[in-house]
Amino acid sequence: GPAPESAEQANSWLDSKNRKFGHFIDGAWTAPGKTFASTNPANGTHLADISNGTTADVDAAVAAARAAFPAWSALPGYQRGRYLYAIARMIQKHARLFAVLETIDNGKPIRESRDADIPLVARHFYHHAGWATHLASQFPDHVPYGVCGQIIPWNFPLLMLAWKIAPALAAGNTVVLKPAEFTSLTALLFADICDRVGLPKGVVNIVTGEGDTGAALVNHPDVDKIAFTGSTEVGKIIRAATAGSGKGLSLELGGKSPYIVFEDADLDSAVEGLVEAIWFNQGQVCCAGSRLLVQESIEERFIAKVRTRMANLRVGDPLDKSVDIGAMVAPVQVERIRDLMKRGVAEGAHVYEPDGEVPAQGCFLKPALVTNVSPANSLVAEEIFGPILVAMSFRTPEEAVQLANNTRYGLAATVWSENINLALDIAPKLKAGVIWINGTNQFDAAVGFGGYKESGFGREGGREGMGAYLKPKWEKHLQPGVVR
Ligand code: TXE
Repeated sequence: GPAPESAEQANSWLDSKNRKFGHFIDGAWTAPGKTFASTNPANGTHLADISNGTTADVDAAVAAARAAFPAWSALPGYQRGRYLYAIARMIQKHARLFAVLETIDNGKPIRESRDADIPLVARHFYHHAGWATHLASQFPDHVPYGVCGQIIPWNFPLLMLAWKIAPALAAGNTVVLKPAEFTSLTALLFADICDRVGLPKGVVNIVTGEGDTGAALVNHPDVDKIAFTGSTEVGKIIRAATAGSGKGLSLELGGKSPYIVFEDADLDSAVEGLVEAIWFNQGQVCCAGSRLLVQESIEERFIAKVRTRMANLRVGDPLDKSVDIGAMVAPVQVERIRDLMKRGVAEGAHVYEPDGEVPAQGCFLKPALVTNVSPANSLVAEEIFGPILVAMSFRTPEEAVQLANNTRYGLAATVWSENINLALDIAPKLKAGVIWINGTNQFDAAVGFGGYKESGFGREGGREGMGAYLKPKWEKHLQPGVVR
């Protein structure tokens, strides 16, 4: 394949930080505390040491955010917007560095970090810069929450940061964000960007760490709102922990999204869509089209096409521009998926994997297609979060809807059919927050993204997403000195 993208720029940035990071609190770097290692999942090389945030670190970050809140929230929206524009431009300027850093930290193909993640990050900041200038007209009688605690996962590290930080700042909140322990690096580079654009100190604070650091943020009494993206399991813990506290909460959790292909679909396009749906980011996507539901009359033909396409997917060095499937984020995720596969096979599933080898070193998994499963099979019921597609068939549209909704999740759904009446009849019956017809994995900063059922609540993006960082408040100012 073509020569790998050079990691040189990312390495020299890491070297400039001596590969050891403290937290970014009140506009400055703290001295590193107790650290854990961040490694490149594609080859196991050590990238940097990351501080494991303590309760005291979280306290300091929340205090800084609290101190910054009055001045930040009092700025006219257009002035906050100017900072967001500056951040967006700075991300574009350093897009290549961000993309390579994301790829070596997370394992995702450079083609994806360069062409999907980072452009969407910039787009999100531009979009919310616009919102900041229109808040007074679009959200009269609304005020920011105050200090927002934001906890994000490792599958789209910088993009999830953007989804959280951009609307929060536009609305006038200040934030303490904790990146996921496997992927802190682009959040730390982002802290440098905040510094460069002269963002007032304390408006954005980045505290790295593991689950305990996140829990300290969730339980902090001076945090006004928690926004979390991650596992349904941790989402439930956070919901219980914040119940009755008066804190605002939004949760974006797991998924098991159906990908429905009717007999009259354009099958070749549906196969390409499937590549996007389940093999984008190694399947580590909350809205991944992980359950293929295909109409019985075309099942054999469609599955044959899928297998042929799978055999052409290239698994390997994420920095190689021609690679389709990079490394999984960490060994623990590979283990999790292998265990789940074993369970599914013991329950009767058949697994197809294309021939060919994957690199012996590193967190690589082959793409796989699972068939011969009942709805109760673990591989159908549970979120796999890997490059594993599970296929089932249906006869009628009613049966497709029934199977599609037979899940505790409800994040997204995809429908393929050349019969638009059929597609438009199905869409409202699917219990999911996002429906795609004859396409998949479409994201837009102007549209609210989020789930039904155990996929969580609250939306990110669009008007809904903006509203999620504002509280309604009605103030009526009476004339002083008038007795009523
Ligand atoms: O997620 P966690 P994990 C699903 C996916 C994946 C599984 C496990 O199925 O295989 O979850 O991944 C922080 N209080 N998704 O274990 O633990 C943690 O440090 C506060 C789907 O990595 O939920 C990290 O920053 N915070 C999902 C973040 O939560 C806590 C994306 C997410 O990690 C905490 C990720 C606690 N008690 C995983 N415990 C999606 N919706 O896309 C952990 N954290």
